[in-house]
Amino acid sequence: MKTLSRGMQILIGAIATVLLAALSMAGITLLGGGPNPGGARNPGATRCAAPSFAGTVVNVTTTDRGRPGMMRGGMRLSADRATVVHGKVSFLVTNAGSIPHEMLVVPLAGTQSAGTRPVGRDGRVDEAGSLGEASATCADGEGEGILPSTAGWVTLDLPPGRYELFCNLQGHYLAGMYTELTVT
Ligand SMILES: [Cu+2]
Repeated sequence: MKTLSRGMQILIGAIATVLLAALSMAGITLLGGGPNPGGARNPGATRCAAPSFAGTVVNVTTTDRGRPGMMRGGMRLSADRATVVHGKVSFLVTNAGSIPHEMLVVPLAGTQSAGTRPVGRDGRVDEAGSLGEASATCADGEGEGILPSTAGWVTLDLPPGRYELFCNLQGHYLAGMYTELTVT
């Protein structure tokens, strides 16, 4: 059998290297983009494997335009549903932005609407009455913030009422990171 020329050996080596690189990239994509138990709204864009949740799942997404100093009007917190039935409610918060975010669940008083809480000099609103928050990276409950391209989650027992979901990192409420949720 004729041995391969030196040039052919190099060529085959190069092809194998390219194939291996392509395969490992495909592997990373598969690992990072797996199905997300929260639902269709957030199609697995995070590096976290969230657990399967008890009760109704609300998918929350946080976004920003990724420009430092771009505060007012540049950030959003949205939920895939405006109403849930009372009882166990799990919030899966996916941070699709470029900086850390969080989500708190705080009752709205009377006819108060979302986005009307007074903002203090520290750029934050009063968290009194909060029923819980998702502010940990790839984990349940409270933490140091949900890093970009990851998720945090929290399961709460919610009585009927009107609630505001918002991010209370400095300046983020003022920038538009709030939405309303009605529990029936
Ligand atoms: Cu935020």
